[in-house]
Amino acid sequence: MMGGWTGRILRVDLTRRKTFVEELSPKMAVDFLGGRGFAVKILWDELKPGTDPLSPDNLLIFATGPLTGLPLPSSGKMVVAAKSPLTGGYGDGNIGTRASVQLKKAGYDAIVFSGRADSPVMLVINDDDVQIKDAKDLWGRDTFEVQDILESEYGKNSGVLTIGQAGENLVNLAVINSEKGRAGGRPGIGAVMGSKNLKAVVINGSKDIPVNDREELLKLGAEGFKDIRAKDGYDFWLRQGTMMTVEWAQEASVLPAYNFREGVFDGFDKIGGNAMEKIYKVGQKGCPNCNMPCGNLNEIKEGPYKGRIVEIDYENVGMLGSNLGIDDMNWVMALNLYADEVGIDTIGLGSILAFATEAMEKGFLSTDKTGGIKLEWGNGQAMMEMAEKIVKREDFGKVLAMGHEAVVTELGKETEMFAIHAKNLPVSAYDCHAAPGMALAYGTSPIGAHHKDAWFISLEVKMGRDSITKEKPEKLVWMQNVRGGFFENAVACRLPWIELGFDLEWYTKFLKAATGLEFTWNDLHNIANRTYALIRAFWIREKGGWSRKMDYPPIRWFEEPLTKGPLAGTKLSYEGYEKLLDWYYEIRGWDREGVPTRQTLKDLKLDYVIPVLEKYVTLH
Ligand code: PTT
Ligand code: SF4
Repeated sequence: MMGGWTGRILRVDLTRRKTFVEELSPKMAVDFLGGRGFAVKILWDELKPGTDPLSPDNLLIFATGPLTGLPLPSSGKMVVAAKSPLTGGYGDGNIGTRASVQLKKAGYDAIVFSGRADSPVMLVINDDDVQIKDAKDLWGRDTFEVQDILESEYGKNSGVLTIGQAGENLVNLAVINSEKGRAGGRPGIGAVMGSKNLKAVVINGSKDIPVNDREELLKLGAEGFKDIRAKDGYDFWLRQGTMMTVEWAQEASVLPAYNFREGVFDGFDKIGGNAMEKIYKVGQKGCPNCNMPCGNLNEIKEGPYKGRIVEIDYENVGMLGSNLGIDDMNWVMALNLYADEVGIDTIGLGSILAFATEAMEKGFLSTDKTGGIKLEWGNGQAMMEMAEKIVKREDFGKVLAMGHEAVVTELGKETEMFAIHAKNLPVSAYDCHAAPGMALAYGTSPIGAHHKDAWFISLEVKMGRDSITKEKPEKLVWMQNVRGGFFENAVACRLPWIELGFDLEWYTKFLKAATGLEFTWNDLHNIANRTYALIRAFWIREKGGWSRKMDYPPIRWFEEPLTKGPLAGTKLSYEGYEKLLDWYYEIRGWDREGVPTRQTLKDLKLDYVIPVLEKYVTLH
């Protein structure tokens, strides 16, 4: 095997409580790089079509890439993936954690879990010593407690990944957590872990990660770190991280407010980056191998969680603050802390609470169903009580725990108008009434409505919001390929590039030093195109077909205009969106219904997909 990859995949059969190591095929490494690419290839090859995501037959995959764990900028990330119980399609998340570095140092590129243990277990990896251990004592505990317990037992430097009560209770919005403030797997990957009775994974590695040219790699890494430190904006980034986006989003009328009814929020300055810096911030935290740490540690000043420390990000504040009408940062932070403790997605939680609040406001949901909780905009206490019911699956919390589509089924078709999701993944914190390109990014994201693959909004603000031009989908596809196709496959943090302008050319040099292979950006786009096409094929197979309606963002953005702020009166046009979608499919080499064409599949060396897709759709 070349350097960069360890060449080994750890297989864990939880039903039989057996583990073994399998070789990573060099072809798979070169065709897919790692991370998301490995995950979708394994799911495509090994999952029986139509597998129930919460059954033992689903696979849970933790995957790194050829850059992960190396002494290069922001290389401490890991992809967690599975067939999603929330969307029924491909799902993944990206988590910054020591576990990523430790896994590579233990000598594995990925772990694939299959089956289900008959009682709670954890996996403990110490290089070649891999044990499935009893974890009954950990079951029922929150992610902070588990982190402390496992660090004290296996060492402060151990890589720990764990689920909280949300994952145990199979809440479809459950994530996997690490180090009290890192979380990944928005499409319910934490519930998949819970369904396998797998409470935690602890990893310690002591090997050198194989690389092609160590000297060159160290030199490049040192130069890269220096380059990042010298960037304009570095100091401000350290002060605010992603929290600077609150003020920007308000200015741009994209800050979600009141369940994405509006893009501006009166109390934005009380929950923004500046307020955080002045009043709440007490420290900084980051992922391994990062010299631009963005984890803002804050102290809750008032209320039942007073004195507790919590790590906050823009998305969390947008969704648990303005989108719920809450302008008291203490409640926003309390909800964020609770979400981290129990391991539920902050975006999903904020979105589903906002949906329920609007449903109650409009008379679709009564307090009889919520166990007496009266949901009102801005009422942090009520939101917290409902959040607890979701995690425990009590009363209407049981329905909310399943996601938007289940709520619409329960409360009636009319509620679809304000169900803010795409493919049942809740939209993250950018309102798109006045952003057709960003709406397209949500509509076509390969996991459902997430900005991970394309944070198109900032470019769109610069390009002109209302224009419907082919340039938008062209740039969107390029952006998806770099973010979702490269960073998710090489598995490194994308923020040095996005936030500070760290040049993309560094990465081809990093790959050369790590693997010895000369990847051009053209090659990397090819790998990205292949990954996107295979993810799309997986969705088609699992859904039993496809239509362009499945690539639509929420209908509210088309039907109900903004009523506040400088863009009041604006909404999306169906015609404009249809045009953008046509161009998008054309650029990707997909047909009018969003299915990759036969030729595209052949060009991407995905011939093996063709006979399978022919069972579900007409291939053009
Ligand atoms: C990510 C999504 C995001 S995107 C945020 S904040 W962001 C939310 N964070 C949550 C959280 O925290 N706790 C919780 N219980 N749920 C949460 N849900 C939300 O999940 C994150 C950073 C951030 S902060 C971003 S943008 C970048 N994301 C990257 C990515 O996706 N890929 C990549 N190669 N690099 C990235 N770098 C940045 O990492 P998901 P993290 Mg995350 C507490 O999980 O499922 O991908 O959704 O991982 O370690 O917390 O780092 O304004
Ligand atoms: Fe982690 Fe933030 Fe650094 Fe990225 S920039 S590696 S998310 S600390």
